[in-house]
Amino acid sequence: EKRNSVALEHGAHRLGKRSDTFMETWRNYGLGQFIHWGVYAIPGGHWDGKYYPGAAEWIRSWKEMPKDAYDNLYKQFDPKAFDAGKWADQAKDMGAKYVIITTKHHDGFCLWPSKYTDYTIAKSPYGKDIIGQLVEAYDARGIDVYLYFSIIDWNHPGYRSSLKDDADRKEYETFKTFTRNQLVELLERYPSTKGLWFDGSWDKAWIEQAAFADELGRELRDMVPGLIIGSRFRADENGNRHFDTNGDMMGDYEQGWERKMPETIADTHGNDWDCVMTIPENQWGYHSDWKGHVKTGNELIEMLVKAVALDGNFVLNFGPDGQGNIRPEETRLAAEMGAWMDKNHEVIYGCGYLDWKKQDWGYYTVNRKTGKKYMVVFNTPVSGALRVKTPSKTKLETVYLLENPDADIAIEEIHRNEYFIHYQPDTPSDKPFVIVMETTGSA
Ligand code: JFZ
Repeated sequence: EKRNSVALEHGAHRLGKRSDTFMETWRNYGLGQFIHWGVYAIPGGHWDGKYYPGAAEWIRSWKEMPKDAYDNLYKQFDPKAFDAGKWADQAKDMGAKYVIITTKHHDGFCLWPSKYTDYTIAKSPYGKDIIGQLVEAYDARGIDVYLYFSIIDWNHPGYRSSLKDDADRKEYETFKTFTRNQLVELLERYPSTKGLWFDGSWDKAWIEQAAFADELGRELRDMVPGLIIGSRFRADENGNRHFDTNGDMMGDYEQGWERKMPETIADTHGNDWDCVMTIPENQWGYHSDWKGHVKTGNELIEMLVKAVALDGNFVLNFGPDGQGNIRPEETRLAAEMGAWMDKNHEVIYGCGYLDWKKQDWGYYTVNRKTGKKYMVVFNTPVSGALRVKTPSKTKLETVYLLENPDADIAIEEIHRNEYFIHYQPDTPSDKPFVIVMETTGSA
């Protein structure tokens, strides 16, 4: 692989992973909560008796949605049930170590009282700063806050998705200033922010702003020590996003895993990464009437474990309704994950990839600091024999069930560096279970 073959001014500014303690903290989260909330929660995927099949937070772009009606929804935004502490408690009970909150989605509506536009929570009947309440509630529970910010802003007069002439370019300058001002404002208002989760950065107009975005990133990083920004923020001077012209990632972690996951460690390019996931198929904001497959608790737990096993974080999305209620289906799933995390969180927090041959029963994880190794079993073989292949010179000495260290379980060495672990649950378990492994020899 040829590296740095082209000299770039606005490409990656670092090769390889960040090694500071801020990024260490990020890497060790394992599980996060995503919140998509805005005025789109009011129509909830319906307008005028018609059903919008797309993602509810995109309803403004639907041909059946009158733009004017949408842009006046904020006059009805009065979420009487909103209780920041309740959302944060639920995140905590689920086991989330960080939260990503939409400060402003593509529609441009601001959940904080921005002084740079009137299209904010301050002008709604609700009136109070929502981001401020959430930051305080999550901070108080030790859950790190990351702010989601959409570059796309359908409300700002200077916003363009592409720049066709000088008039567009002139207008877009006002939008760039506005974008910069809002981001500085957010970090000034909420200085405990650990990072920014950018979105809506795929417009041609924005891709052409490599120098501006690079400088803005630098300015924001100067404001908050250790600030974390993913790869979905800026493009290089050749218009390459996420990865620059030389194939090097721009930003602190790969932000391309959206409702999909890497299959192997090779797919991750050795980068830090997060996977953001919806519970239904593709709904981020509140849609009152989910259609299609809704993920089960076990599916979500498997995604979480898989993410950690491949050195990533898993971030599960919640879309509260127009009154500020988290829907019952989401609350139930959060509780189901939380119950599993209660017993098994040590295979998640601080853990990552173990370089052993993957087996069909599930996933290995390893604690990065202590080296403690785990098997998370999702598929129990009918034989009751779980295969483990160790690297040369590594000997499997002891295994025990995390939940019940006295349970009957035995190791049989079947070849050099190959073992069967004989274990059959008395009653077939309806949740993945964990086996702790102790080894001798090299890691
Ligand atoms: C974006 C938004 O448009 C969407 O509403 C939601 O906020 C989500 C988290 O982000 O949607 C995307 C962004 C990127 C990809 C797909 C959907 N992608 O890279 O494949």
